[in-house]
Amino acid sequence: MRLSQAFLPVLKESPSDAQIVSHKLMLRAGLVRQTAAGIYAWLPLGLKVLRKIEQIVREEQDRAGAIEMLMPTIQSADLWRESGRYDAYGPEMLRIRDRHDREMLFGPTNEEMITAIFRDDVRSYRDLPRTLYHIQWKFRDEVRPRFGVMRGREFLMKDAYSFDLDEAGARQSYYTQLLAYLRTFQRMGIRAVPMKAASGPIGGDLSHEFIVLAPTGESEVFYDADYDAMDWSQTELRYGDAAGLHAMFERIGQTYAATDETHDEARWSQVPGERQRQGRGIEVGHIFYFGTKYSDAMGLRVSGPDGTMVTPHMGSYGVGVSRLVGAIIEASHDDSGIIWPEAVAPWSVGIVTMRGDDAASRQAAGDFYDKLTSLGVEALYDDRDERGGAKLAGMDVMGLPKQIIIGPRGLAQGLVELKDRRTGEKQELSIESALARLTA
Ligand code: P5A
Repeated sequence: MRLSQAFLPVLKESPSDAQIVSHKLMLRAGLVRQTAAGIYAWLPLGLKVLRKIEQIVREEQDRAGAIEMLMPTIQSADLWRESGRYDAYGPEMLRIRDRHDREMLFGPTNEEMITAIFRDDVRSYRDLPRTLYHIQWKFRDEVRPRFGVMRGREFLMKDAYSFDLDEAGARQSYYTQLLAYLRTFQRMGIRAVPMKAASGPIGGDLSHEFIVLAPTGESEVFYDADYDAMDWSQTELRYGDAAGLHAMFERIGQTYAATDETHDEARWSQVPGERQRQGRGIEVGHIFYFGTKYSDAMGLRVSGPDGTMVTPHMGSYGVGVSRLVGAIIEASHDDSGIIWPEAVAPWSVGIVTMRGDDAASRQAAGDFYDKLTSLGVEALYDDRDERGGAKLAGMDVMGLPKQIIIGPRGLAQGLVELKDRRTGEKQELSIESALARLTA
């Protein structure tokens, strides 16, 4: 993308209405604009990041055997009366009436809808187990929407739902999603620690939250530094491997991690002092096993292997896709702006000419941009006739992982500068070796 043709409205001043750094940076760098309390328009830069996050979530769900579908945002109140949650959900639910005076709502989650779909189409144990998911906008009329997309009213969630014949099967599905989550967050370049959680209005007794460490997080967290060394990308642990998944679950259960809600001082004191990590955290995912709560209430039954009718066991698994954009920024920024992990960066490389009025620099930068893009590297070329310093500052705010800086002096010797956004390290390289580095 050439910046002169882009829609990247950057704010010069730090917005005063934003309380936390990620919200400030999302407004400054032009990722989002608020259109009503807790409701945001995603500008092109923000949308690029949102899509990258969504795609990582999708790929890891698919790899774990979950099947994608898409359910609507608007649901009928009657569906929720079947589970008894229509009244129980309270004022967080946005209730709507259509022209025929039928009661509708903007979905805050989809347990009821997926249970009804499954009930109407699945008759036999042969169709189990299945895990279905979608990535769809939700609405929760939060009392205090705040911190931008972190606690919005309208937000994007990946929600998956598992159906199994019995509890043992449902636990397998739960462990499978647990591992998929660990891999998902690791791929995004952030550390999200699984913590045993209370399950609240979703119900059930087995539940974990995934918490990203950040000083502005809403809950106090305590965890064993052993988590920092765990690598979930290793492929030896396969999704079909029941014993391996169980061992992973046990290992997590034995390695201490808790929010203030579930913190246990006695167990904490057994973690060696040098491994105790304490701070604040942001919940980016939450998974639940709730047995037959919805299948019972809504009459979902299938014929079992011996001909008797069986009530499937269910779980649900949420990732806060739009919240993650803010959470990643909270976990990865410095005084100059955002530092995107490569996997979710809107563009990998930013190209800047120090002198926009220098014809040779413009020519070299344009060539460099064309070559990079033809090699499949996503680049943003600031081709405007602005001061070099202002353009560099803009690149820093936007947080692209690598910058190529082209100035008349270096160019005279065939050299450009490659800057690493995270370390600030700069290197002078020939154009060819810079290209080779960025496409390696
Ligand atoms: C699990 C999937 C559920 O709703 N039903 C379907 C279950 N869980 S949850 O914990 O309530 O939400 C899942 C994740 O969504 C994000 N989230 C939010 N993000 C932005 N703004 C909000 N107001 C908001 N509420 C929830 C969180 O990341 C949460 O873990």
